[in-house]
Amino acid sequence: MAKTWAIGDVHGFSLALCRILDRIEPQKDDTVVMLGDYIDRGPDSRGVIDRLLRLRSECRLVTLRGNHEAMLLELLEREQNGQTNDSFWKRIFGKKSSFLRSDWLDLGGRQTLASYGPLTTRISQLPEPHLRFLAETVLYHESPNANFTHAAYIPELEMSEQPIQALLYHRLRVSIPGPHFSGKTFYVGHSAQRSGNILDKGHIICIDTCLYGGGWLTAREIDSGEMIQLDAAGRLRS
Ligand SMILES: [Mn+2]
Repeated sequence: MAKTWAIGDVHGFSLALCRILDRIEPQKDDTVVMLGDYIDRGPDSRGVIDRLLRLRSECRLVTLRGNHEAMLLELLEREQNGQTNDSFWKRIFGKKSSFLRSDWLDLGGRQTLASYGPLTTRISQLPEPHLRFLAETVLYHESPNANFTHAAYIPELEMSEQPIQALLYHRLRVSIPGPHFSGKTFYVGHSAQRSGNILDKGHIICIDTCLYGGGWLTAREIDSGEMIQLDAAGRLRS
């Protein structure tokens, strides 16, 4: 039977991503759902995107948009149009409507630009296939038994009605949503579990196990529950 793997936040750690895919060995009919936040913080965002572009031809690949991809895309638009889309940030952060390029750089954007070489100072300098990859990321994925988002969801809303704030930004330490009306289990990332263990509430399972903070990259197969965890150097959790 075809497998469906969910993989948590990679944040620029390409070696861990490559090693976990080596272990999963996804087949043509298998689905890999990447939960977002491919870039920023870690050393090799460029390598992460390169690997995901290759993965497209190896299996069914779903790449969700994380808040870090959303930030990059928003700043790219500003570079290209010279405009500040204040309403976008106001919707998400409320009072803090003036999200700045410097905020993104401090959140790991600096490392992302550096991974493209010392002459890369603007997002628009990224290779066109990489910018297209980032723009093509999706806000959620639905399968027969499970749904997937980067951060969370609103229990009573259809997926197409979910607000960006819930899908990309909500922190589970603030509140854990109740079961979705569909009855499906949700797989999410974003809320880094500093314990290194996944957060499994039954109806919502967070597999961001804080790779960038010395934790693990987690992959979980949604039917069997099989789980693989590797550190930034690609070493299996014992
Ligand atoms: Mn995130």
